[in-house]
Amino acid sequence: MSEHTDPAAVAREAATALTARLGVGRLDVALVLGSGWSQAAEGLGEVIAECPLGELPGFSAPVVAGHGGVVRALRLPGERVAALFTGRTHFYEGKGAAAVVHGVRTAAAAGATRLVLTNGCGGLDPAWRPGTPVLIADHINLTGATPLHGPTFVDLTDAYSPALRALARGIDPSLDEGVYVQFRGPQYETPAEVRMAGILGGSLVGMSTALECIAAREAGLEVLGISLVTNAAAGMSGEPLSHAEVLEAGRAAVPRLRRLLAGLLEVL
Ligand code: 8IG
Repeated sequence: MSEHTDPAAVAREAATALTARLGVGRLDVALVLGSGWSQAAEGLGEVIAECPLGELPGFSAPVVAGHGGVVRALRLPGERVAALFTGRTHFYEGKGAAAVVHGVRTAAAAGATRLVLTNGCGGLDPAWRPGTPVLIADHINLTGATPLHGPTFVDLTDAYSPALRALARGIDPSLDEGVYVQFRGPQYETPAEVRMAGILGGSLVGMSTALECIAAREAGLEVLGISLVTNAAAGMSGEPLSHAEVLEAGRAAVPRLRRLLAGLLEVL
């Protein structure tokens, strides 16, 4: 998306195209499925329709293999509709913050009022073994970027809805909470950067979610953030980080994540 186009206008266009392609009047809830989460969302409900994101206004094809790039509509009880976004644009792709949050703005323009942002990330707490989901209580945006322009003084107190976190704990009482630190990436952190994140009050490190949460709050969405800790953050375990480890932790966590997502779709 060019910086000269109006993001809200493109999101409205994309929302019109999306609801038409999905054959639904509007969305109620949107879920963004990050690393390790898409498998957990398989078979969760009646799939109404599916649409490649690249075919909608303002979206571009994803660059990371296995990062999807489709939106799928699910019919929920009570005639409600959930949109599952598989694959997201990451800030490290260099397309700008507006491109990163276009899906969130599109979901809001299509009527969604609640947004679940999931991701795979590194964990600073050794108690969080790879494969542990953690609720995001707050974030620290270290990208130096924002999706907002001009005097848009969005309140980020309780950006991650306490009410939605309570609903999630009702489904899985063992869920811990953490503070998510968004780094720019694409390189993983150095051990010193991970220690810095911890000193700043962070406990989860990743490359997404914070910018999307900011745009969601601007759009008035209620946000639930859930991180899947797929690896100990650099320097925490003595082992180097590997993408294979990330994928394996995701696979092992599937049953727990699926129960969580299924429960959330019932109550959101
Ligand atoms: I999966 O350890 C995954 N994504 N920044 N650090 C950052 N992003 C990640 C990590 C991690 N693991």
